[in-house]
Amino acid sequence: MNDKTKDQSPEPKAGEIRALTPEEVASLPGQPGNPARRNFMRTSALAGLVGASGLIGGLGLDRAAHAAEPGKMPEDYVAPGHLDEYYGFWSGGQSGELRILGLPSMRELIRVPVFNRSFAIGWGITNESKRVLGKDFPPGGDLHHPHMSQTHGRYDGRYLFANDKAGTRVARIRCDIMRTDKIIKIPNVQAIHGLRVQREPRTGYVFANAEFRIPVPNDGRDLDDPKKYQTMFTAIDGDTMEIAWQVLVDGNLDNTDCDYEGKYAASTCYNGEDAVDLAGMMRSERDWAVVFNIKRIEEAVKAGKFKTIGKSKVPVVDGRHGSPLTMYVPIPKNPHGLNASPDGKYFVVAGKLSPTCTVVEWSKADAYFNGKLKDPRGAVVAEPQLGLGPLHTAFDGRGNAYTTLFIDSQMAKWHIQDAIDDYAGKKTNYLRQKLDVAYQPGHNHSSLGETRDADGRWLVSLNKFSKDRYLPVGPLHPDSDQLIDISGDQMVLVADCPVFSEPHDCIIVPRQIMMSKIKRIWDRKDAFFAETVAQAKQHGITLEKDSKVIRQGKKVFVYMTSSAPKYGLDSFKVKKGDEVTVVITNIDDIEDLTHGFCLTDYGINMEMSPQETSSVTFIADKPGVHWYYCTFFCHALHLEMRGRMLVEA
Ligand code: CUK
Ligand code: CUA
Ligand code: CA
Repeated sequence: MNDKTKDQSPEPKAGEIRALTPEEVASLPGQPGNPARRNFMRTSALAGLVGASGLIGGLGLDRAAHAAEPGKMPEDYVAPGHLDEYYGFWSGGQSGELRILGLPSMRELIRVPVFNRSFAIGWGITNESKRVLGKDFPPGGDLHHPHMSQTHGRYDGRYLFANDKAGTRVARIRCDIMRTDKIIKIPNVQAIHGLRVQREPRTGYVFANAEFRIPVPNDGRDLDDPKKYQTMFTAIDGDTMEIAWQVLVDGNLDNTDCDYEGKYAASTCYNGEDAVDLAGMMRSERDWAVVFNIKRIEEAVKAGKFKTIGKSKVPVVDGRHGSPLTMYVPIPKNPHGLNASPDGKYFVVAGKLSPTCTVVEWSKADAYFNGKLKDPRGAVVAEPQLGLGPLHTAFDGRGNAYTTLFIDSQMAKWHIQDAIDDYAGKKTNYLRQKLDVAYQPGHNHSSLGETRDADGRWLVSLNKFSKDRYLPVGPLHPDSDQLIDISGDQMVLVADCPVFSEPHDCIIVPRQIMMSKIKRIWDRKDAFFAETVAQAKQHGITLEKDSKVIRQGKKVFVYMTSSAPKYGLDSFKVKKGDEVTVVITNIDDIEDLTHGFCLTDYGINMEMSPQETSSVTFIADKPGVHWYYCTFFCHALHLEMRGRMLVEA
């Protein structure tokens, strides 16, 4: 530790826990590489906790001990040829994709393109993917929150849903083929951030928060008049991917979650100040969590108590302060994560600039909405002090909560009921353990932790900084996801796993839920390429048999099969300027026998897995010989699997 690095934060009095000032936030020594991190912890607000609980630092090691004893296999070890016990669905952040990992090995299994383009798969290139992405799709997206559809509070393996903060979109991924099958743009708002799914009776609604306040309509009016900016909470029908309704709110919207009864959803707001600058957004000691009364919103929509905006037909109801549709629970300070406990009783809001988490009881919302509870703060049943920079909370199903502390670079384990008792005046040691993580955790997630089946087996800490944990690879460092065993009394760090930018969130699903649902070969009747099949039928083509060129004026349709190691056509001829559609059907039906179609010097590649049809449309604007070749090594004669597109000048 470098003694010369001085901690600039003011000395708090013993036992004092308080929110950070904007100046303190600006000068935080909590950045990796700055050894003052530990000094800061010792002298800062956390000092109060040492006395209260006698617990600090947990297994206070920068290099955590491995769970395994010498000579024993580590518990995350999955032997060659053996399968992982859990699927991990990982956000790809600004990579725009979804990633699938195996747990506990933390091996990356595959990437599912969602908002990004993928040359390997042809996502953003094929007609099938363009039907999902829309005509003018942006170059990428920022995917933070993947969540699986649920039925009665349990994962049901139908769909995954995810947000795109960069493009104000929501995507649905089919779990049977792990393909994105719908992407919708959310109207009237900007930057979809928090996203969750309805648990009861099923998904049902997908809830989506728009983070940034904007003028509505955002057409150049009220440009610099922030008082007129606004944002909305959106409910999407997960079955149809149509928008059911939107709720106008005060402040902004960050993260969201919902209850286990289908009655309420709740979202954090960190900009209750309606500010447009950093200092302004930190001015108040408290912002809030807004609770949405789903039944009342549905009734208001039914009764026609809504407006529509511009060309959008989406019903917009007014949920601002004073509305009977919402409850605003004051929460310190610039809160971030909002997580419902798997016992169905509470949601936990992480204080971010406050060293606390706020526990709100769902049933108090009943009391508020029927008039028995006047002050929404009365819905708060605990506010445990945990450490600096609480961001997100996970659960083990045994009554414990695990909260990431971004500034402290720690995971705090605490007991929910003890925290409630403490808040009620009984002194308890609700803080169970603190574990150093490396470094600066954002989300965490426990196995099945957002469902009734929370099994308390694994916890992942998704750390934003990796600093010195891996071989240096240039100025951009990998993120660092750490696997933590939470099955015992103490959290034990098991593995460090570098990841490419930038996972925010993940979910962990047992393989039993997934394996029977996942297809290994395409069904020829699959809706994903049904439109292409229908078009071929109109041309009199049977895709599984025919390899044929059909010309309609300047439009040329090239149909061919692929079967290792041969395309159905060795060559086809078009004229310069023709609009060419190449449709390829992989008639191999052997698992894992995928072919590709790459057209050289045309920027085209696509993948055809067994029994899949893929197509691409382009203008043949370059005359000459253009070889097409297979890009998936499918056969000993894979290199010979090629043919010529002859473009007449
Ligand atoms: S947010 Cu990234 S760490 Cu988008 Cu869920 Cu909290
Ligand atoms: Cu087909 Cu390689
Ligand atoms: Ca604020």
